[in-house]
Formats: sequence, structure tokens, C-alpha cells
Amino acid sequence: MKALKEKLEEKIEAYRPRVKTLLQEHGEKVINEVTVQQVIGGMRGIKSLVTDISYLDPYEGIRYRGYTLPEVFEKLPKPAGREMPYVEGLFYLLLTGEIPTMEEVDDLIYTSVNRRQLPKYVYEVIDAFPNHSHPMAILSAAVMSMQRESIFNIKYQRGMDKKDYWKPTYEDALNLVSKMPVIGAYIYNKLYRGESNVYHDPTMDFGGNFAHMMGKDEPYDDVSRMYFIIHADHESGNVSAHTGHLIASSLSDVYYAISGMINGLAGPLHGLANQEVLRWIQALRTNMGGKVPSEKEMEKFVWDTLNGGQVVPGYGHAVLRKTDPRYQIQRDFCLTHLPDDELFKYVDILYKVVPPILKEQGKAKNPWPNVDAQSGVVQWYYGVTQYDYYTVLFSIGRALGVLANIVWDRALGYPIERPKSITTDMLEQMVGIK
Ligand code: HAX
Repeated sequence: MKALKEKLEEKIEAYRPRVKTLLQEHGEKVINEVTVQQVIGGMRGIKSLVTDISYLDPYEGIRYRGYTLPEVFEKLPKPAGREMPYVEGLFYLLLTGEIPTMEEVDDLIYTSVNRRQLPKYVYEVIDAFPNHSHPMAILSAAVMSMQRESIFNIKYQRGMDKKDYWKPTYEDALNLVSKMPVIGAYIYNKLYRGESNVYHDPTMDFGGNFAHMMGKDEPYDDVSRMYFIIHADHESGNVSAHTGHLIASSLSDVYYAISGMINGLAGPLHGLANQEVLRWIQALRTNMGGKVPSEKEMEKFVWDTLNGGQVVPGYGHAVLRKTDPRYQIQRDFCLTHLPDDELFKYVDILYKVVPPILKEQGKAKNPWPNVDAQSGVVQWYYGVTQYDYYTVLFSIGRALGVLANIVWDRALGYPIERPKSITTDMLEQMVGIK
């Protein structure tokens, strides 16, 4: 069996000529036209990023390395007797494009376990945060505090051939990805359980150990595996993935990049929507005095939200034009494990009433639910009721994809990112107003 880094090196060597040919022989070919609407509208849909880690089709949803999510869940190796695959297997797939064997997953678990230990100062940084700080701010700072550990940075300072940039970046990526669940669990225990000790179990995999550190029994291990896998990547243009890539493009190390990724994910239009869904549903629950609303009552609540100038959290998407398969996977999990849960019933009624209302309102291009509409329900059911925390879970998952991308960005020598901006005056001249 080849070690992961060795396999990656072979793949990188084989990939480099493809990028070179594209640039040298087809560099001037036009592949895209850009409209004023796209320039003012947040660069929506402009094909101007490249990644081979994942691709998002508006109607099919995300594919990781060519595999749909149901295929990923079916093909990746699973722990004995468990429903969900190893997160380490997913990371292997994202990095190499190959479904790993059990032996390859075991090897990666072994390598990762040895990298979980946090420096003592990370605990001190977390402990120093004032009460009521948002867990995403704490997570971002905790990751940032480890920047001094970057192997890339040390090697760069000493002088390194560009071709080798990916090697210390890979080491940094593996170190950080292994530490993220420990940081996340410590933040949870500190803020909500009043415990300041969290011990990882070296015999457990990424998902199993996370459940253990959170003080949760089965099937929370599977919930964690499912959660981290579905959130891992959503191609490069979303705020968190793009931020991570953008920061790393200046050769900032992965600690800077992932801290930035976390900051982008913390916005309510992006990752924080999972928190917002629960906050929104809890407001209704209070109004209803705990009773499950009828469809009519739910419709009124949704219209009140829209008429109040707010968005319906968990619905709509910048790329997707159908129900998010990540929503569907969690819905299937709920139908199997918690079909009678009260919150699940709320979410189920919302699935019936929100799309027709958004269609009737006629603004949202996608009236269907996204990943965030369902994820809080699962966490709540298993006792993680502190919804401020949900985006931390999203961040641990998203780091897998963003880190895999950064390793490949370095391997293929993608340059510093620098789009061009223009003024409103210039736009007016271009369209003939002036
Ligand atoms: N509720 C109400 N209005 C909505 C809406 C929703 N769920 N989704 C879109 N709209 C509105 C937009 O606010 C916009 O209104 P204005 O013209 O007044 O500005 C209009 O419909 C057109 O928007 P769009 O082109 O369909 O959507 P965008 O690409 O601009 O935005 C968003 C995509 C995901 C940000 C948007 O659908 C939204 O705000 N959804 C609710 C928040 C949410 O669930 N975010 C998580 C998305 C998934 C994700 O990234 N997870 O991390």
C-alpha cells in the first residue's frame, strides 16, 4: 500500500502537464461572457474559479470528485456496525479522487490521531474569551492562534522550491484537520457543559471521537460522520470555500486561510443559516405554546417573516435549483431515526408550505430548502440544543474540503487571486448611458 502523501505526489505530477497545456495552448480562448447584472450581483455564476475537488450542478447537487452524495455514502468504508462512513475516507477521496480501501483509511486514522493534541495556549485563548462570545468567533481565534505552528511558513522562510509548496501545506492541512474536532468539542464543553477538560480517544475515528468528546452516545457518532461529510465542500465559489482559497492564494498558510473561512461561514446568509433556522422555529414554537402548527398557521408565520422584510432561513440558494441533496440525506436520517420528533414535524410542514409561498412571492430564484433547513433538527434531537454552536460543526466539516483545495492550489501553482474592479461611471459608459 502506498502512503497517502506518496499517492498524492504521483497524482500531482500527472496533473501538472494538463494545467500547463490549458494555459500555454488555450490561454486566450474565451469561455465566458459577463453581464452588468453579474458584476453588480456578487459575481453570480461567472465561471472564474477552478477546482477538481467538487462540482455543484444546479439540479443534481454536489458531486465530490465525481461522486454524488448517495454514492459517497454507499462507497466509502464504514466502521463495523455503523451506518455512516469514516470521515477520514472522505478526506482521502477529496485529496486523491480515489475511494480508499479500509487499509488506506486505517493508515490515515493512525496518522491523524497522532496530530490531534492541541498546544496548551489554544485552551488559554479559548478560556480568555469573555462570556457570551459567539462560538464562531472563538473557533476562528483558536485556529488563528496556531499560526505559529505552520510548517509551510517555516520552510518558506528558509527558502523552498515552488514545486514543493504543497508538501508542507499537506502537513499543515493534516495537522489542522485533525485538531479541528478537538477545538470544537472543547468550545462546546466549556461554553455549555461547564467542563474544561476534553480528552480524545486515540482508538476512535474522527466522527466517533468527536461524539465521545461531546459526551454523546451512539448514534451521535454517525450523526457527526454524516454532518461532517455533507458539509465538506460545495465547489469553490461559496463564501467560505472562496475565502479560504483567496487567502491561501497569497501564500498565507492554512491557519490564516481556515480562520478566514470560518469568518465567512459565520454570516446568516451562509453557514449561520443553520442557527437562524432553529432560532426562527423556536420563535414560532413559543408563539404556538409548544403545539405543532397547522399548515395554515405555518403559512401565516412564513408570510409574516417575508412581509417583515426578512428571508426565510434554510430556503433558497445561489446555485441550486432543486431540493438540496444534503437536506434530503438528513431528512432520510430523520425519517428513520426520529420520525415523531416535534421539531422534525415543524420542518416537514415547512417543506410543504415554504416553496409555494416563495414561488408566489416571486423573488427567490430557488424556492427549495438548502442544507441548513434540516441540520439543526438532528442536532437538537441528540441534545445539542445550543443552536449558536451549529455553525462550528459546519466549520469542522467545511475545513476538509477547503484544506484539500488549498493543497491542490499549491500543487498546481495557482497564482495569487486578483480580479479587476471598475467604477459605476465606467459601467455607465460601457452600456452607453454616458
Ligand atoms: N427568503 C426570502 N427571500 C429570499 C430567499 C429566502 N429564503 N432566498 C432568496 N430571496 C430573495 C433574495 O433576498 C433576493 O431579494 P432582493 O431582490 O430583494 O435582494 C431575491 O430573492 C433573489 O435572490 P436569489 O437570486 O434567489 O438568491 P441569492 O443568490 O441572491 O442568495 C441566498 C442566495 C442563499 C443568500 C438566499 O437564498 C437566502 O438569503 N436564503 C436564506 C438564508 C439561507 O438559507 N442561507 C443558506 C444558504 C445555503 C448555504 O450557503 N449554507 O451555508
